[in-house]
Amino acid sequence: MPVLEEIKEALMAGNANKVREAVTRAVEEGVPPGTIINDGLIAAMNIIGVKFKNNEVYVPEVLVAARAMHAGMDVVKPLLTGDALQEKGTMVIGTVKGDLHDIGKNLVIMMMEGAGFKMIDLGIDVPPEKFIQAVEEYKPQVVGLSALLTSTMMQMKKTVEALAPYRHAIKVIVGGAPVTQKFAEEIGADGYAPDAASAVDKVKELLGLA
Ligand code: B1M
Repeated sequence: MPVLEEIKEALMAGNANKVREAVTRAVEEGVPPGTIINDGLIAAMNIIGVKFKNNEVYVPEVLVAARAMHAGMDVVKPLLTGDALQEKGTMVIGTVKGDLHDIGKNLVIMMMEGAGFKMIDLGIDVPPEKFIQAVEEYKPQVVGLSALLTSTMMQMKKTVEALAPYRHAIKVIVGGAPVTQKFAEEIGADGYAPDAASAVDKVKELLGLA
């Protein structure tokens, strides 16, 4: 089997050791690092994303696939020079103030990284000021807000309002179990995604990369 196919199969099976081994072999065979990432690791993670969206795989499978992807990235990242890793963009993400839930947010991060985005994770319980600081520091194209409590959804609104001066340069996407498309529109967010795989699609759509 060609080595890129081996990488994809091992990643989709969530086998981090096999991914590490196959990526190492691909490097030894002279496959360019960018090809390993884009046609091996990211391609497999995209397939996992589609399966997750279609309920063919579930949270645990996504987490082990993401862990396997990181194992492969660890091998190949030191070899990257210049623009071999064509990042599609930068996204700042956090769970809003007062909210400590982060499992869904972390899944979004893994999927976005799998799709080639640089992710800046601000963690949980993130006040609007911290989002603003991060926007100024990292100059992202997208800011993602996660909330799992009906009581913290209003923090999303406050954060979107606080980001108003930066909206010419950033898109804001919101998500989390109680969040809806209607709510996203009401608070003036650019996009809403019901799950991690859809978040990738929505961000790509907002940035004109779809
Ligand atoms: Co909490 N909790 N919790 N909890 N908790 C819920 C959310 C709840 C629905 C349980 C219930 O009552 N049935 C309820 C909220 C009720 C409400 O407000 N409507 C609740 C409550 C009440 C609370 C506490 C108040 C309980 C208490 O202390 N009395 C407390 C609040 C703490 C706080 O935040 N201040 C609390 C605490 C906790 C734990 C710390 C114990 C733990 C969190 C651990 C952690 O995250 N590290 C926890 C958990 C685990 C849950 C449940 C059981 C599971 C949440 C989860 O991780 N789901 C949850 C009940 C449930 O949902 N069944 C519950 C799996 C995850 C993959 O899904 O997060 O929805 P989800 O993410 C999805 C999508 O929503 C979307 O993509 C993800 C992947 O597909 N998504 C985005 C998420 N963020 C996105 C951002 C995007 C796009 C998509 O763009 C930026």
